[in-house]
Amino acid sequence: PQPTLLADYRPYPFTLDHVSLTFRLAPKGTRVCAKLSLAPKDGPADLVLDGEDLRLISIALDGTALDPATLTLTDRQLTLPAAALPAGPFTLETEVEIDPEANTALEGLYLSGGMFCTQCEAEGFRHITYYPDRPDVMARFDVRIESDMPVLLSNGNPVAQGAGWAEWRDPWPKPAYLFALVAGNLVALRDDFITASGRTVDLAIWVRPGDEDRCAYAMDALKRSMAWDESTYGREYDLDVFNIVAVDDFNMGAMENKGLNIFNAKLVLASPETATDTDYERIESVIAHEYFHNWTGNRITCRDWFQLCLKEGLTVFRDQQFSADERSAAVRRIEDVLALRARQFREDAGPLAHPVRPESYVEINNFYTATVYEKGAEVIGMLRRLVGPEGYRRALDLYFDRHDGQAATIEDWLKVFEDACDRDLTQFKRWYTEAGTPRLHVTEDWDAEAGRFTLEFTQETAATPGQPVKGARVIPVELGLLGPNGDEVQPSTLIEITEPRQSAVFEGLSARPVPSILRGFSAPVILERETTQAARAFLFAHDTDPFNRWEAGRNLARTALMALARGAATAPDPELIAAYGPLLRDAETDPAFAALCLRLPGEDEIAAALHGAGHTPDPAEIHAARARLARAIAQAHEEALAALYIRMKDDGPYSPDAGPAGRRALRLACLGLLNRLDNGARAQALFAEAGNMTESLSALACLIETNKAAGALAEFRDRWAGERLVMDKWFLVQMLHAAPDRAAQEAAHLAALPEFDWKNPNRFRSLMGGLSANHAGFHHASGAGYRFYADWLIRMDAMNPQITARMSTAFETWPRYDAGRQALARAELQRIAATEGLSRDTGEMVARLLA
Ligand code: BAL
Ligand code: ZN
Repeated sequence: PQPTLLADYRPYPFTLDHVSLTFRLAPKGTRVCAKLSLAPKDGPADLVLDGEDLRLISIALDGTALDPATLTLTDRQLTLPAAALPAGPFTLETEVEIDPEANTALEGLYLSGGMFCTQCEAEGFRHITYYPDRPDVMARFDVRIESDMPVLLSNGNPVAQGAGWAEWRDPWPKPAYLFALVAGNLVALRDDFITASGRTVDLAIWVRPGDEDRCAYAMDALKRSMAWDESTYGREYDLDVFNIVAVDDFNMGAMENKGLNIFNAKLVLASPETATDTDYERIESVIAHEYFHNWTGNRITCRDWFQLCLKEGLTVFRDQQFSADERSAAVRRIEDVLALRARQFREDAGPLAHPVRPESYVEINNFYTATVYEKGAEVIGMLRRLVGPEGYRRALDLYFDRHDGQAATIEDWLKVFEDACDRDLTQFKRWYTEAGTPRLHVTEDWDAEAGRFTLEFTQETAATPGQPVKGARVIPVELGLLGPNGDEVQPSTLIEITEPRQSAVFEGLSARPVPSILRGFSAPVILERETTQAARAFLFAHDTDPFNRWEAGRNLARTALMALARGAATAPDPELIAAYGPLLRDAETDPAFAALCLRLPGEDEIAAALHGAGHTPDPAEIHAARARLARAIAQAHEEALAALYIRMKDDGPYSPDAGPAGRRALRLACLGLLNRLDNGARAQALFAEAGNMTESLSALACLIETNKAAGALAEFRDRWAGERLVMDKWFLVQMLHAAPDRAAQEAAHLAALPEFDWKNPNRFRSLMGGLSANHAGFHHASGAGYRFYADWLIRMDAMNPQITARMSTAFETWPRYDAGRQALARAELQRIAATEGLSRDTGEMVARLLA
């Protein structure tokens, strides 16, 4: 297939003011009648409408049936020649039949557990009716739904309803990707919200009967999000109702359809018994994310899909700010950076690297990536740092004023900052147009006589696919200097690096300082410092910036693990082991922070670091090194860990709030280490007494790691047999913690169980995502992990291309391993590529992975 290019963008030659849709719902033969009010913009043009998997029943222009010979119909488009169209405004009416029951790709209108629902972003609406399915065509929608389902929902405000029908009107013009419809046997948790200007908004979260007592946290998060967007961004909600629906079969996490957000059930439903602390945290942030899209995405949308980061980067940035305000900002920042490095740095370093604003795609669904989302958010974080909080607010106010109701571009976005903050962002724009993670190298020079300390920065960004040469970036570096006793001799200051090589000089110092560089992770770069383990240990003990304190410990551990894994050290670094002493003594001051510091770098992170340093990572050695270091830490600090494990026990009722969740995180981090010594004894006891899913699941993981899980796994399976979201965890935990030598075998065993409902995206992701995250298991030298994974990708592709293409990213690191593994991975990718009838989605991904 031909790629779509940013350079080829042309405005749509028609305006489309209004759309009227009528749905007669039936599982196999749903009828969709559409009436589009169109007008040519600048003279005659062919009318091209997108449409796929539609059976055209009738078509009429200004009320008169069209002769089929007038139009050209392909399997992707319907075209009416300019000569057949009036010179002024006209209406086009179509009736089509679609088959929701056969829609296993879950794009467009489909059935999930007996209910009708939709997913239209990015290009799902063309599976519903013939339409200009592109984000820069914004229209007002009226929708009538006819169905015997008891609950019938669409976007906007309800107009009227009767037995077997309902009508909805959305007063705000929107692109088709924000269209939504739900019809099902649903019950609601209801509440309301009074906006800053005093309007009452009716809120409802719709779920399957029986799930209504698991929506309270999502509702609470929604109300807090609405209040936060008013107080922080001055953005008020703009409809009379806000509906959220939870569905079981969903390709994404959630979707921001105007006034009718549709959510993967796992991001709505939570009770202490069934959801973990991490689930609660994620529900809060995704509810906020989708709600915030109402302004950043819906009121101001994207001109074309190349501008996806305009709404996604900004909305991720906003949800991260919200979570930081609602919980511990430092802990959230560390968690966000962990996720960024695990997903986005990995993407940027491999064959799938692409700019935050890509310039070409075959299938846009393949660009809902960590680069567009998470790096897109980091870029906005840098902008805010560069112009300051007040400048940022001025720029955002201008953005909302200037572009409300428009489909905008990254150029529009940068221009509001230039205008509001009087700043030239030409060089900064490279963050949007160039792929790759810059490496920022720093060397130190101390002139004792002059009391002068100099930092010399050099930056470099490696070539990425299609971009051999990179320019220097604007890199905001927040830094401070610590004196020998740990006092801050230079408080945090912002240095703007703009050159390939640049120095920062600090005068008047009485002793050589220890620099704390890139505080708060002020730019998404790889910081390379020539420094000692002793300097890292010093920062780990004394840095006043919590992010860099954590970072120092992480660097200490990563360096030690790299040395162990490649045989450059014969024993774990004693400096590192000792550094955990003060951390544990002080752990109760901020348990969530201490828990993060106790978490060792993951195996994939160590592999990436080894590769970045010019070594070939050996997954088995990395796995062994990590186990060895964890055991050494546990042995050295057994008493302190055991004491904390007891002290962090919470006897009160469960609360998902940051405080109690942080204490649990610390307790369970201690358990993970102690488990290396007590052979599963504490985990066994905890599994028996656990009163919440967070503890149950951690205990189960520990038991799997000590090979003591048979009874607990059976008990868990029996207890939660009817709970889909909990059974997803049962699959996932077994794959994540399976012994590497047995991982592929274990995966095959689990895939053969009756509970492995592989057509459900969550279940499929649990097993396959668990396997690919089991680094040493997936990359096993036998190739069994690759083989199993490829078998299932091929099988899933015929069912759900979008999920298959996303999951294929498990292979994105294959070039980093040894020749044997490379050959095995390449052979599996070639086997997928050669599959007859492979989807456009997966075809594009595999071609890029092999390029
Ligand atoms: N727009 C797709 C889902 C999300 O990012 O909110
Ligand atoms: Zn989003």
